[in-house]
Amino acid sequence: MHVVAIVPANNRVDSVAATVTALAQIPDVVEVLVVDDGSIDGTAETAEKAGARLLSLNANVGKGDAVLAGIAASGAPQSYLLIDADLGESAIHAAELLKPLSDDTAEMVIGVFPKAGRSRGFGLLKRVASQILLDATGQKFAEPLSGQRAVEGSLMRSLTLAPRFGLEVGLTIDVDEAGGRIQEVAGDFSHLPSGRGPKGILHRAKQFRDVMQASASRRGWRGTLESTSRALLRRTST
Ligand SMILES: Nc1nc2c(ncn2[C@@H]2O[C@H](COP(=O)(O)OP(=O)(O)O)[C@@H](O)[C@H]2O)c(=O)[nH]1
Ligand SMILES: [Mg+2]
Repeated sequence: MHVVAIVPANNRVDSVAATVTALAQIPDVVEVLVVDDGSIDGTAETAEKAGARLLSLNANVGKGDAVLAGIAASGAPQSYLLIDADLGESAIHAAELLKPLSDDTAEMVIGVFPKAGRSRGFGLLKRVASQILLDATGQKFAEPLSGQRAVEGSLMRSLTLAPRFGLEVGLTIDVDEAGGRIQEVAGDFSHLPSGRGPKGILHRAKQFRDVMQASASRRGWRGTLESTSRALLRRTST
């Protein structure tokens, strides 16, 4: 396979080099493209030094548009890997997401974190996102917000990506809508949790807004709010 790995990054000087190095070791990966989304901490230089091709965006455009810019800048590969910049060495496990694509058993594969490595405090949003996706696709997802994905190339290029952190939920609805098969695959991924401090809470709030908007622009606000209240009223998360 001919795979381009796209890594959207915003101020990840701490982890971007290890992420790039790991991805470059995956045999099918012909290019690691870091889309630096207006970082001010040296993420761009660090990524380039680690061997990535660098796409630098001057202003912060958000994750969805950053990935879109990456796709526009990378020709027409057979498949894409979308990998978060904070995975570090554990990005090597992205290799495992490619198998269902090469076996032709899925058009999109979502990487699932081991339980212990999941960031805490995301339970509520994760539950809402899962319900939104269940109602939209009929499929249950353990990690609806995971940014670790392998996607078939031509399908990926045909989609309109949701802005900012709506990317993943929008992508899942759109791939399903286009008739693509979606699989979740567990991998030994780890990332830097956003935590429970003010920054973490702000990140979660933004993510919540973007997930709701991605759903609403596809299924309408009525369906989105119905899914949301169903998720919030349910006492046990399944
Ligand atoms: N393009 C872009 N990527 C971002 C932005 N904020 C975060 N990211 C990237 O999105 C990915 C997920 O972000 P992260 O902070 O790890 O979120 P979490 O895993 O949901 O806690 C990482 O690769 C980040 O570098 C942003 O404003 N723009
Ligand atoms: Mg993360």
